[in-house]
Amino acid sequence: MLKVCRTCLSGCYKRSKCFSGSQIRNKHSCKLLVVGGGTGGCAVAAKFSRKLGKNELVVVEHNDHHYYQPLFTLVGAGIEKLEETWKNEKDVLPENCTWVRSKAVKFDPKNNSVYCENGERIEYEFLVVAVGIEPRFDKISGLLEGLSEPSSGVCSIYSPNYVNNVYPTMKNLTSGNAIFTFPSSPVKCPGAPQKICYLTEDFLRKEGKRDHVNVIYNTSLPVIFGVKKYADALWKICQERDIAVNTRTNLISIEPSKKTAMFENLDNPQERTTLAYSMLHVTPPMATPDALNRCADLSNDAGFAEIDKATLQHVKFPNVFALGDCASSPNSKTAAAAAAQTEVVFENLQDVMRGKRPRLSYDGYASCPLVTGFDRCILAEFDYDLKPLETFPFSQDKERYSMFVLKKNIIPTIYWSLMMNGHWNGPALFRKIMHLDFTSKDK
Ligand code: UQ1
Repeated sequence: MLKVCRTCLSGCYKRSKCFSGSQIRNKHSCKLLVVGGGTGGCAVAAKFSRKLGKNELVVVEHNDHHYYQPLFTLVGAGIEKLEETWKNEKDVLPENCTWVRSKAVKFDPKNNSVYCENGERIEYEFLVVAVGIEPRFDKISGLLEGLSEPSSGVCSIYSPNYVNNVYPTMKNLTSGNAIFTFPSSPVKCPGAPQKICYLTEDFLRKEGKRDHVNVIYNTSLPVIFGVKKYADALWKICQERDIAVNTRTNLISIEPSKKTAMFENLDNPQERTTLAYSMLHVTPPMATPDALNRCADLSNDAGFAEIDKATLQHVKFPNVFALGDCASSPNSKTAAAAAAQTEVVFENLQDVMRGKRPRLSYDGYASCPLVTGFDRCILAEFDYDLKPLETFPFSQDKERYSMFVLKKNIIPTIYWSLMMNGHWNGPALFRKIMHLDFTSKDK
């Protein structure tokens, strides 16, 4: 049950203690402000909640539900239920913090302040920016209209509002083109646009409908995957399963009434192709939330929080760190990356709090369990240099059932039980143990 806090009137959950000892309604101050209660924000807050005293840690997050988004691909394929992917934010945030249930609308790092939609201004000593990136369905003409009509054939796993219509769309598919897109912007989980393509293809095979449907993957990127080892394996799968892959092909508009989609060739933008679809799975363009995007002091030209890619400390404001999807570090935007970044932010921010220089370096680790069918998965793991950084003592470019179980059952448990409590920094320790006697890191 939610209770409005009598001190700050901000809607703090009753378990969290209001830090506003000053009794001033519209202004708070705290030692550490974490903006964003998603994956990175919650994990960092959990760690600091054990270090900071009462009332020193504030988290700003407007959503009531905390989604484990990596499961959305499996929801789209009818393997998981949407209800299984979320928990209440109040149960995910650490007890020893104050939850301000509002949206950050303005960052003012020169004055160490963040303004919230509910009129509050929060002053901080240290700031962690973890606001994520948001799907911008509105950026593709006709997309919102297509998504709003369940039988339109247009669907997307990239939102809890739309993901439940992906499986029905897959089931309705009997002939024509099934087209899967990847936009020309950074996206969260860049493997997901093709995972849902493989799952649909596998589904059609199981249903005996595969021969009647053309499966097409249209990606803005020049490659199917950034890491050669896995890209080679994925190209082979596409060839074997007759999935047409078109690179540098970007969705620009949809006409839901005609069931057609227009694509541009990014190498020659005059060249446009219109394709008819029976199913169109759209990965929308994505951007950081306005408050960060518009804050020239904090963000780079692309709207991402401009941090040092090793220390994760802001390049202009030493008391500011960022992690997760909204950070400028050029890693793949995945929960696994956020996990590895959590420890770096935690240690380095403590160094800064003690007046020292940050010591830990993030190596760009990211991981992407590339689900290639209803019972198989390639677990890609790599670093900033796009070199494989594999946890297990076997070559991970093969499709395996064990990796599917890891993705579906084991990692969600790690996420809720360990990461959200600040106890999971990614699998680096396991990698070291597993590779001790078996094989070297770069084999
Ligand atoms: C991981 O740590 C992580 O973060 C919780 C994920 O996010 C969903 C992942 O998908 C993966 C693969 C990892 C890495 C974990 C192991 C055990 C290899």
